[in-house]
Amino acid sequence: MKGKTFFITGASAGFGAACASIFAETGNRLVLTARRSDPLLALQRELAEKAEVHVMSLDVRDRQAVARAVESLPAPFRDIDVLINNAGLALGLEPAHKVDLDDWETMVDTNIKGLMYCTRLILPGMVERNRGHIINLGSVAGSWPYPGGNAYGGTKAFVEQFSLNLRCDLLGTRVRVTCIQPGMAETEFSKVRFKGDDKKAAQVYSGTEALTAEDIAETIHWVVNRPEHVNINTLELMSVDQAWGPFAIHRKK
Ligand code: NDP
Ligand code: 8X3
Repeated sequence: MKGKTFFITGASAGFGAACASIFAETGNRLVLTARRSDPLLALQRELAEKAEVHVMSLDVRDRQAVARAVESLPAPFRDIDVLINNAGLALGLEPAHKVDLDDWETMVDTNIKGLMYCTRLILPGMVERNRGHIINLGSVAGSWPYPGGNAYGGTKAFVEQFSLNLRCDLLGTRVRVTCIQPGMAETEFSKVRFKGDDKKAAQVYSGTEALTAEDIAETIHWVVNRPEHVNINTLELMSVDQAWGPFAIHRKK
């Protein structure tokens, strides 16, 4: 894929940063967004020789800010070909009756509402140009329940169904939509989930070969490089060190 414009949310770390690197091919233009601007500026410097990179500090939960960001894109970056709706997070692993309600709200605001804002503001241009691709980051947590997955899994189930419903609305256009559903991948994800507790985060991946951010970026690279008439609807991937467990049964003592 060459000569395309990418808009990537959550590009300051993990999957988003790896996507920026893999799509920094000759002739591509990248709009990299996240709340933290220092890592974005570092990426911009790193990729400067290969790609035109525009960075913007953006909190996807802020609807007006998302609108301003899209409206204020410099001319060469305005016609977005690929939107990677990647910004997202899990907070906590407590059972539902002990959860901090603010954490649930943050996950809904980021993983659902932020993704909707970016989609709604960027999609009309794609439809007008009759080309484009939206990549939404779902998760295995959207299909498979696990203890403590509560609202996080709920937000990712939304991402899957929203992605499929978008394709229904887009039938008759050449705009593609894909929901990528990774399992355990070693990024800043667990550090964020455990609110900066590095030890707890490291335990998640200890003794396993988890997916990497590069694995996800390569998968997305493959998805967007399919022939233009091919739409990958959903794509779920896991490390070989991860699988499903049996149903949990509570037994009376
Ligand atoms: P990271 O924590 O490494 O990166 C998350 C990115 O999202 C960061 O760049 C962060 O940037 C950005 N972000 C978080 N909140 C906001 C916000 N309000 N506004 C803008 N940007 C935000 O996690 P991953 O790369 O692992 O995760 C990327 C996506 O993939 C998420 O949607 C996650 O749910 C999903 N996923 C992750 C899996 C995993 O095991 N790692 C597996 C399945 C799905 P900043 O803090 O600078 O704003
Ligand atoms: C992240 C994967 O299994 O930690 O979406 O929920 S998991």
